Amino acid sequence: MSQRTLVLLKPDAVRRGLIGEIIGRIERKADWSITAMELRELGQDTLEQHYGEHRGKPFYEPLVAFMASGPVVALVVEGERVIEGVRRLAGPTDPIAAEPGSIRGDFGTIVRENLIHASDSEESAIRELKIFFPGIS
Ligand code: IDP
Ligand code: MG
Repeated sequence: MSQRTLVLLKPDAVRRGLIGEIIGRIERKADWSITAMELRELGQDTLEQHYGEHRGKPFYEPLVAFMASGPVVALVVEGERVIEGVRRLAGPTDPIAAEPGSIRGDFGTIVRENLIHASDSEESAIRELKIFFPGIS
């Protein structure tokens, strides 16, 4: 089942020079392709839309500040079961709990600065792709 997902390489990944490493892992999966990609800084409005489900939680404000602390790389990735697949490559939210071999497990230590965002369902992917790449329907 071919799908599309939104991936964000968070500001920590960009600052640490891990863009190529992370994109390489996505690129090497068979039958997936990157169909849009942009380095950009995220404004408050975009972040509030994107992380709206977390508003009110204790980590929300620091998360938004972190996500605005430097550029991110936003990508559209298309391919077979790519929504579940990129989430598996990323690993669970807490990088210490994430398996070594996953992106978060290999490169992260603190929960907020966990390197990558990936849509968690088809519904989220559609919603998030509209925010970041409104030209793609
Ligand atoms: P996900 O990115 O694995 O889908 P979510 O629960 O949707 O995780 O949380 C969004 C982001 O908020 C996480 O990727 C992480 O950067 C941050 N975050 C989530 N929970 C915490 C927390 O307990 N402390 C600090 N930051 C958190
Ligand atoms: Mg999430």
